[in-house]
Amino acid sequence: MKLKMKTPAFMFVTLLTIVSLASAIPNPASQFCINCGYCCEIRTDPQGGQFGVCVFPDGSECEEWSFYRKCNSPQSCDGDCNCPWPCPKRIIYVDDDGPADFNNIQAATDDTNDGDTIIVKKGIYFENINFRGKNIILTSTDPKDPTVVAATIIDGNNLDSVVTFAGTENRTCVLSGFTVRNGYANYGAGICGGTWEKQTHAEIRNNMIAANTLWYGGALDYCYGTIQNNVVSGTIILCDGGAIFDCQGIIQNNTILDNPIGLIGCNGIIQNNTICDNVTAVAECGGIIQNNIISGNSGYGLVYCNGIIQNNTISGNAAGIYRGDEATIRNNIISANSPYGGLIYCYGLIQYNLISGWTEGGVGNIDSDPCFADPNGGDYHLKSQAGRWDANEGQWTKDNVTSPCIDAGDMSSPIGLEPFPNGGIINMGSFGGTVEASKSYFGEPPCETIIAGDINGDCIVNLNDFAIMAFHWLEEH
Ligand SMILES: [Ca+2]
Ligand SMILES: [Ca+2]
Ligand SMILES: [Ca+2]
Repeated sequence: MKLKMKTPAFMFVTLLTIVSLASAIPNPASQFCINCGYCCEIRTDPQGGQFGVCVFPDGSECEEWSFYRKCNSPQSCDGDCNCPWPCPKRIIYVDDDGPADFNNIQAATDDTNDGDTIIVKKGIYFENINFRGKNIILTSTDPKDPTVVAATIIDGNNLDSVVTFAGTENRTCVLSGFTVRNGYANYGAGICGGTWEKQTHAEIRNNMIAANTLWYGGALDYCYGTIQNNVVSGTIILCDGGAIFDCQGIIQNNTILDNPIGLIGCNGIIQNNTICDNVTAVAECGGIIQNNIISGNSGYGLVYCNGIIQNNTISGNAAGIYRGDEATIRNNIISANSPYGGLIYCYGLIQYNLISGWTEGGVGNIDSDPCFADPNGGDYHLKSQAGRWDANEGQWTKDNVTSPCIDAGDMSSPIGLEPFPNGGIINMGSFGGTVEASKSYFGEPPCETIIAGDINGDCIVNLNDFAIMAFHWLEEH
């Protein structure tokens, strides 16, 4: 009898424990609200039902599940996750063949909110990705490691653009560190940044964009954000276009090679790119084209380009610049372009260039051997007895000759980051004005002590320094 009495009492205590535990453990939406650092409150509606709200620092509040679903499974929202408070940023992992949040990139993309990051593990993803206007970071595990980029592949399966943007993304949106290949489209076979009416401002960096096939336009089209540190190669053009087409932002530090046309119709800033082994390197571009190496192209270096064309090295192409009718062409080295020559039908302002075979005068134009370090090996640094940056060795070295292009640029061009002694005047060519500019040689090794006022770096303060200072007197940049 005693035993029978004990059993219900024990059960009652157990039940009480479960009930109190249940009320102590919040539901996932409440827990999420608390984890985000906000406060959870229970409200009672007019019918007597209870519901939880998440209260935010500014006093605003949302029904807790609305906030939870918006931030954790936006796909399930169906328009009813209208909580305006921003979600905490998430990192979402994708792997095609390992444990991760998703095994394909599009599903992960659809699950994101602005500000989220998707990290994609190595693998081959046969997908055609659409950002759908989301300002997210889509990246491989290590975009700066070429082996990771080569092993993290989005393959468009020759069905459509590999990556498509809505055209509304802003500069916080990033695509970084992928091999983007086998796209097939009219415009933007590799990466389509939108339409001719609206263009993405997403940043596209550290990608290998190769072997994309298009009828018109480019492997990259309508990308108006910064395009940098990519390799764009092997584009197949069935009708008309180029590797990079109608991208009007900053295009810098890319290697663009082995395409029928490298860049076409881009009028922003094109700088510090290596554009080589294409047929035509750059066509119908304007804006500012500077500090590029344009070499080994079997056709033109620049054709129908206007704007400011400065400090480029354009060498070893079939022709240098054709029909730069209204361009300002200065501080360039345009050499060894054969059989058609350096400048053809260019009538703009042409000053302070080295142009092989040039006979038409103009202020500061010279015709001489530019003394490149190793043009056959692609090294267009200028030889100098005072010091040349050896990129292979990662150190400065000295040559037994000094290039005539050192300190031969336009005196009114900013000296930029040229290391001392820099002559106080910019060098011609793609490294002019940069940290890799070859140093000025004055007949003796550079002085060991820098004297205040020695502007050109010849170890003495005299009228030459004063002339440079006077020339730039009260100049502001
Ligand atoms: Ca994998
Ligand atoms: Ca200089
Ligand atoms: Ca001096």
